[in-house]
Amino acid sequence: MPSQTPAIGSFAGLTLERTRIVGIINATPDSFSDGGEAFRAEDAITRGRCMLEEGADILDVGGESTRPGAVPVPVEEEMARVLPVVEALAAEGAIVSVDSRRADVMKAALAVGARVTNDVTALTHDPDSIVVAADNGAHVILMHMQGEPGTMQDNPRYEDAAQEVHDFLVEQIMACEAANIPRVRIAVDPGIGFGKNLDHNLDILARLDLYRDIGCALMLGVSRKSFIGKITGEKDPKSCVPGSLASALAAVRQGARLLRVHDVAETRQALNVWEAIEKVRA
Ligand code: HH2
Repeated sequence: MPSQTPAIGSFAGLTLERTRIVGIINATPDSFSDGGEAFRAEDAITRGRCMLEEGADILDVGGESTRPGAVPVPVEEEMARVLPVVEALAAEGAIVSVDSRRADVMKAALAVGARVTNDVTALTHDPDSIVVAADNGAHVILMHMQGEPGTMQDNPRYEDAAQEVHDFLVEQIMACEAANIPRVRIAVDPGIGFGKNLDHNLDILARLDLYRDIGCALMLGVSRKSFIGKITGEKDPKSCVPGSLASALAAVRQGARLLRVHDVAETRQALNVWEAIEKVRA
């Protein structure tokens, strides 16, 4: 199996010769693994600074949980949660991404310094979001989700999960290109756990090579997700770091170049060791 991704130069100003770490900052009371820990802006900002020291390359700030069963948050509330955090961390020089599916939140976050929008609906939820991203020169992360967070895990269905997710992402890239967002500003993410059962998640994780032809940076978010507990029996998401690292490295081997993670220091260490070995193998 090939271990190198084809030349995908950079994303959000970062070269992708090495895999980049996207640190998750959930300014929420109810995120699935760390809800409440960074709900107050000052706690979220402290977490961001700490993640940068630990080796994060991008900070992904979200104000609305998208865990299975999550209820949408009013837009004003989402803005109040994310904007002070985005602004403070961007002012300190961090590359900040805003994790939102709403154009108004994206626009406001880009205005205070975010460079990237990360949308779990791949810019399909809000009809204005693609224009906002294009007009503001944003880099965009397009993630696949089947259904809505409230019901997405009820009975997800695919004939061929990895292929269908791939084809959806290609379609959304084409929609972005038609709206003047060039491919170099796009990263794609198959959306592990978003409207997918264990078999679907494993099918995607085993067939990431399929995504190499897309020609965009590949992002993966496996951190602490419930598929790890389904395989291992571990019930506490925070105890799923070893499983998160195992699946992240399996993804890196197949070309993933952006890892969205809660545990930055652990991921940095795993990647450093991985890269040292790969250098000798090359
Ligand atoms: N996962 C979550 C949220 N946003 N974005 C991308 N691109 N990829 C992902 O896998 C992804 C994502 C869910 O994780 P988290 O933000 O920790 O939880 P919650 O949605 O409960 O806040």
